[in-house]
Amino acid sequence: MSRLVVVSNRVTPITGSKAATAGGLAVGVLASLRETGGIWFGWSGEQTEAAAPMPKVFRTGNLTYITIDLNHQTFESYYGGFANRTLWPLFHYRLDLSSFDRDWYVTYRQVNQLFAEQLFPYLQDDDLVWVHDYHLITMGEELRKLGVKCRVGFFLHIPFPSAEVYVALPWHDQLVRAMCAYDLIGFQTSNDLRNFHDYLYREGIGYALADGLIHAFGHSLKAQEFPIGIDTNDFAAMATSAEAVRASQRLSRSLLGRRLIIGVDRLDYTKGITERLRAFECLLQNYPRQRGQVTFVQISAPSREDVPEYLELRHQVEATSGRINGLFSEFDWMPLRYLNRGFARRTLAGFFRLSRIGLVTPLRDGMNLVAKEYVAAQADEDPGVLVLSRFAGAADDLDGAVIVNPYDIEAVAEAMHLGLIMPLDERQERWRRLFAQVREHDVAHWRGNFVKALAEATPPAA
Ligand code: ADQ
Repeated sequence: MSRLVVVSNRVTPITGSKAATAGGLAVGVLASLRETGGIWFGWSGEQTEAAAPMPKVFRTGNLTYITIDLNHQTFESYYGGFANRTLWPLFHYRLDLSSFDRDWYVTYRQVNQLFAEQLFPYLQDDDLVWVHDYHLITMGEELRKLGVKCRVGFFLHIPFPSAEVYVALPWHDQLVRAMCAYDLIGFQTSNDLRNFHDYLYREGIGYALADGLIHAFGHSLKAQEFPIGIDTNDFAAMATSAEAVRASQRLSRSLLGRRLIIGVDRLDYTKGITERLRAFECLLQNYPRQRGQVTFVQISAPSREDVPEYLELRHQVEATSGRINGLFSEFDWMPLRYLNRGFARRTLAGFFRLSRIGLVTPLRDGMNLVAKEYVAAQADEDPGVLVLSRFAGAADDLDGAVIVNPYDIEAVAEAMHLGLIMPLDERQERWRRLFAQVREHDVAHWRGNFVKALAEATPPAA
């Protein structure tokens, strides 16, 4: 069996206490690394003044973590600049928030080259190299330039936008050329894959063949969809663990019998948080009987706080929450609780289980794991209702959710109302369908399919 080498922007060795807070993706990737033995390579999370820092190697069992620090200024342009102020907004259809700066692009390419050069000495010809996400699109091409012979695959965790939007990127052709240096490109959904095909065709670069193959830049490679999942059984078990139960008992006591609506996200403009708050306001406005009967808890973990658009969003969300509470609060009821912090996964799992409605309404999202976590956490005897944006990749996968257009505030309010009055048998019927899908398409299924497809890909000609 080939050794697996995972590359991601950020690497956090997961040991002991960190295992409780580690995200689903880190845990999922780690599980496949442990199966085959391997390397996890990426940025350490540290910034330094040094120009070219040396990698640090940390071994545990059959797993080796290799991390590099990044120069402070380089990091600003690569991560704070090109990755998060160019690619992230553009790929989420926010052309209005996308900044295009040549120096950022040059630095982005340099960091990808640095990643390739630093990883190169550790690679063996029969390794499977799996590169993750939009920070590292051009790394595969850099590895090829160095003469790397092993199979190299790439998975894009965020959407691939429609060609019409994508071509606004001044370097659209160079990035796609770099993507086509991989042996396998993985997308979250069929829509992303279709957008990619469409771009190749429109630009006269290539075309789709049968069996997940494409032909581009004079050679063939695979491009397929691999919808990411969660560790469903683990999350479901967490929702019933003692700690989750204690946290939800406390939350439950504070509700005084009112129904709970929950939203959980990173505080990011793609997640549609302000629109969701306005939809809740609309629910209270249009369905006055719900006043005093529901509590909406919105949990937003701080994210990318150095990027100005995120600070602006924070102010917007705080102002909207304050306004709604100002409008509707009674001396014995406050409709909205807004928490600007992260919680342990176990605690979140307990909160999800207690909630009658899980509101997952991003304006655009690659997949959205919160939607799947919400489903996994429900109890069969009294499941809640998932209200899900049609613009989340998860909407493709989750038949049984109440699907909404998050821009249509009144429709989201109606969907919330529907969830609040939905009879038990309908909730159960929908949830059983949802849970079966989330369990079948879990994170092990995702990584197994990707690694298998990569192993079957044709290695580059010698
Ligand atoms: P994200 O944009 O981060 O991921 P998501 O898929 O929802 O979005 O994953 C977020 C994770 O963080 C979930 O496991 C969630 O429980 C956790 N989380 C969110 N808010 C939290 C809070 N307040 N406290 C604690 N934990 C919190 C990117 C893409 C997605 C894609 C994933 C995986 O943007 O579209 O689904 O990668 O590929």
